[in-house]
Amino acid sequence: TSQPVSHARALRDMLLSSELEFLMEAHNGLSARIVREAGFKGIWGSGLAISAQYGVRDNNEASWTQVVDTLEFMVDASGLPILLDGDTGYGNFNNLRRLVHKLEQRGIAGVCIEDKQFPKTNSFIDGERQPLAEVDEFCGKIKAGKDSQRDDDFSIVARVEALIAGWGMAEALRRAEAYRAAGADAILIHSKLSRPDEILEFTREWAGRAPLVIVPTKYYSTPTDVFRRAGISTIIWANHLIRAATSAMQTTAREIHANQRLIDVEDRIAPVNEIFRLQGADEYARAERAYLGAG
Ligand code: SPV
Ligand code: MG
Repeated sequence: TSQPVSHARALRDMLLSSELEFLMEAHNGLSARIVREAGFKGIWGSGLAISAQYGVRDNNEASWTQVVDTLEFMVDASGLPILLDGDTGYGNFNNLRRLVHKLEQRGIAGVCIEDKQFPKTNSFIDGERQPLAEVDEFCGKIKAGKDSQRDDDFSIVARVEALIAGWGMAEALRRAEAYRAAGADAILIHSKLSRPDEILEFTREWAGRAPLVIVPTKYYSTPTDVFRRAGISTIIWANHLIRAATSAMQTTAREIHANQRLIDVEDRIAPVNEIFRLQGADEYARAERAYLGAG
């Protein structure tokens, strides 16, 4: 008899597979369900998007337990493996140990931590300082996380911010190697250039030492095949559902406000029945027939 594959195992298989894989951003239960229905095999629990849906900044203004509570809705609604964007791990090595423990309890498949300092700041915000963590301190955090996980399949992805912070390619490679040696299951190499050149250079120099994960938000025009040929493991589409939802909500709210009526928007937005469907109303109706008055 075969065991059901755990979320942690499924994410690990994606990271290790020879195919290019994709994680799609979600930021609440509904968006997580939508990601699954679109056909994705896994979810990126984006720090930016989860912060944004609470209306706060991507500076660890939402507490880590609020993030974990949100993930619980996401995993329940989607049934998919989730890689949490765990920012810096919300503190030092000890905070990461407790985070890993809580994520495993809630069925989250893995966590990505970045080598910045708490509280972090979003990599794309110009003019904000992007101070990096000390390499030794960050390696200790990775080790502590790996030592604390109960399920061998839980993944810790180490995100290198050296290119974002302007420290150069040699430093990015040095850090990635240190994080790999400390036990990271994969390396996320991040770039804010509009061309993929530094990502491709990093990938060549890295030469497959561990799976590479990328976030092509800024170099979005690069054909996906370029990354497939380069041997990237996993692409994260990091913020596209919160952005899509934002545009749709802005247009709809403005139009209803301006016109004081619904006729303009009704045909452009999801019917109420579609919301019921995404919530699983069918299952509730079946359960009601089975359990209410079934005695
Ligand atoms: C996020 O989605 O929160 C990320 C990716 O960390 S990025 O915003 O590109 O830094
Ligand atoms: Mg983030």
